[in-house]
Amino acid sequence: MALLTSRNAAAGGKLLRCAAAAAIPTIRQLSSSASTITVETSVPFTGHRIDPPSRSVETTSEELMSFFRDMALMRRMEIAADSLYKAKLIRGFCHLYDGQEAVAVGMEAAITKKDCIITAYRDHCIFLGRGGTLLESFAELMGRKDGCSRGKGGSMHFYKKEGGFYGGHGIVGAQVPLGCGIALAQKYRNDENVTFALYGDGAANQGQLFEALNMSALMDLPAILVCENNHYGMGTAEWRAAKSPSYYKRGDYVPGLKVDGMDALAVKQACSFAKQYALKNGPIILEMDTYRYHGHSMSDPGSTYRTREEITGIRQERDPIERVRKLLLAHDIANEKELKDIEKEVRKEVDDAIAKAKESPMPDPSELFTNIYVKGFGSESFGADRKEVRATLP
Ligand SMILES: Cc1ncc(C[n+]2csc(CCOP(=O)(O)OP(=O)(O)O)c2C)c(N)n1
Ligand SMILES: [Mg+2]
Repeated sequence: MALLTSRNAAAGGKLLRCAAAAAIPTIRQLSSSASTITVETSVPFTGHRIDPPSRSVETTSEELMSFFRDMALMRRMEIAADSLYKAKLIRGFCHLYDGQEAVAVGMEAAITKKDCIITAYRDHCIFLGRGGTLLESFAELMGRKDGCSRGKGGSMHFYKKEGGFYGGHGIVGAQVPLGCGIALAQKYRNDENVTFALYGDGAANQGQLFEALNMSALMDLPAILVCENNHYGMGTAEWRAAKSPSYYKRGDYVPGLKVDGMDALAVKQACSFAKQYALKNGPIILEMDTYRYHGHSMSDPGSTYRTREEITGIRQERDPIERVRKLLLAHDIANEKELKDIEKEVRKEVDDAIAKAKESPMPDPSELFTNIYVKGFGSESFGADRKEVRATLP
């Protein structure tokens, strides 16, 4: 137990040391013109079998404002989902993303909706990034008809195919081979788009990930494996589950990059670099060093396997929204009041969406067998004796 405590403390210290290096004063404006601002990422990228991209990232005041707004909206949505869950309006599994927002917004800033994304169950904010609405999100969370999966998927199964978002998956790691399959389709069609398959540090130890990576590398598929390393798989710290927690190196023969996943601009730079690389050469791994503020899911208070100091330390030193707020203030793009006003607007948008979602009805019982089998395929359901057809599914 003593070992556990000291290793835990060591892990917490490491997270914060990285945080100290990432503290805002290290960001310096390299140059700025009316439209373009060049900002240095919090820490340099580290490459495995590849020369990393530059720390200098080009951005604009509009982009920084949109990062702030989008991340504030995501944060508010997750906090509201927490309250709705506690009020028993959301039931079943529910995994929140607050803390990790920079990964969702930075990735979107580098790609188009023709590029695809697939993720695990921590999917609400990825869905918003893909163009999903708050109403579709809250209605899905509450199992209502207006949800993005018509209220039949719930928290873990958000989808938006027209926005290139393929879910929303509950089996740890299973989305990675599916993502590589989407990349195979993209390569087959020659459409010059890529697929981002997101998975956690816990999922990084799954065998199917390595099988899919091997095949993707053999076929030079445009697959970008994004390990969102929030340092815990449920209540298990990364060092207890992984002999090598350098997830960006775990592809061995596949190149990798380690990225500060709390810095939206670093995420944007890495994703844009990875897209170009993958289209030319095949798969690449991005390890996003990030953190979740909530527990693993709503049934985990999140404070038994990590210290309060670790959580507050990261909030104070590495928070992705605070990083962008400081940039906006430092570059005189907005003042404190304007940013507070945006946060108020966002809160109202979330409240309005919840009110609308509550008015949405539950799905009709006839929906029970839809979206399971191919429509009109004549699937029949038999009794246990296999003699009598009990139902023909729609
Ligand atoms: C194959 C499989 N094994 C176990 C589980 C139970 N489980 C759900 S989430 C999880 C931890 C995954 O952690 P990580 O990949 O780090 O993702 P995070 O939740 O941190 O985003 C586990 C073990 C599961 N859903 N599927
Ligand atoms: Mg994890």
